[in-house]
Amino acid sequence: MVDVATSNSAEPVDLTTIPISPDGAHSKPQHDSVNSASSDNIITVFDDPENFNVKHQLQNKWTLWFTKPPSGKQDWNELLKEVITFESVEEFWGIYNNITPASELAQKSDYHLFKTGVRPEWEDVQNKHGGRWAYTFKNSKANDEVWLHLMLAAIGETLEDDDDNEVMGVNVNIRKAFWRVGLWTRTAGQSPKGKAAEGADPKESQKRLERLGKAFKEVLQLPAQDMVEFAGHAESAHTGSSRAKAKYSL
Ligand code: MGP
Repeated sequence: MVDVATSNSAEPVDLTTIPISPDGAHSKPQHDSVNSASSDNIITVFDDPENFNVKHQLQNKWTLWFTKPPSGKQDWNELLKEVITFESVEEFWGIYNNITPASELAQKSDYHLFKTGVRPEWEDVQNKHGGRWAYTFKNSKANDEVWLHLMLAAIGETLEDDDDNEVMGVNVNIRKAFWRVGLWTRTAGQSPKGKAAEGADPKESQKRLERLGKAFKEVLQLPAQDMVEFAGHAESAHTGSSRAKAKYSL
């Protein structure tokens, strides 16, 4: 497997350097002809993955990040790598088909798919008043379909209403005895001290978060009795662990 950690974390990693799926053939989008197709000559990525000529723009730009498993004593920042940014459905599939599936990632790896401009960490100014809905699966091998559906729901903007504007990104964590998916949000409802985060209405935030938590649970197709849990990033940053005590569960 090719090492992703060859470049500076501030620079996007070249797509050709990210882990390649063992049987995923390279399918490079033909950017030159993008959007130039006349209506009677439309070839979508589904018709021809090599020579398609239309591109379906996403509502937002998204950036894929990768957390490399540590090899010794490295801190979080050194391990977090920006991989690639995209803004169309076709680019998403080109990337997805060429990276290592979540089920084949090494322990302590993460993928993060975040709106471009947001670093997938608690300290980012756009995350610091937010939180995360999470669900932990109690087996060690990730289910690629679940992770794919979560990414598609995020980039397809089907998790929330346009006005809610809560979704910052989604991620998958591969660990020794479990794997976990997360949905990061812009706000975190009411703080433990009953104070809202700057400029936020805690009641409205809580309503949005509950709607989002339900949508998250639906995308994961969890049985009703399985709980998704929400914790604020401020608490995670304070304890130094993302397993902060759940504030809400659904
Ligand atoms: P994790 O991957 O979110 O959870 O964080 P995991 O693997 O369940 O481990 P636990 O420690 O929460 O029990 C793993 C570790 O990565 C954390 O303990 C932090 O040291 C670090 N880390 C994770 N995140 C998401 C951040 C972050 O946003 N900022 C910083 N500074 N460190 C983080």
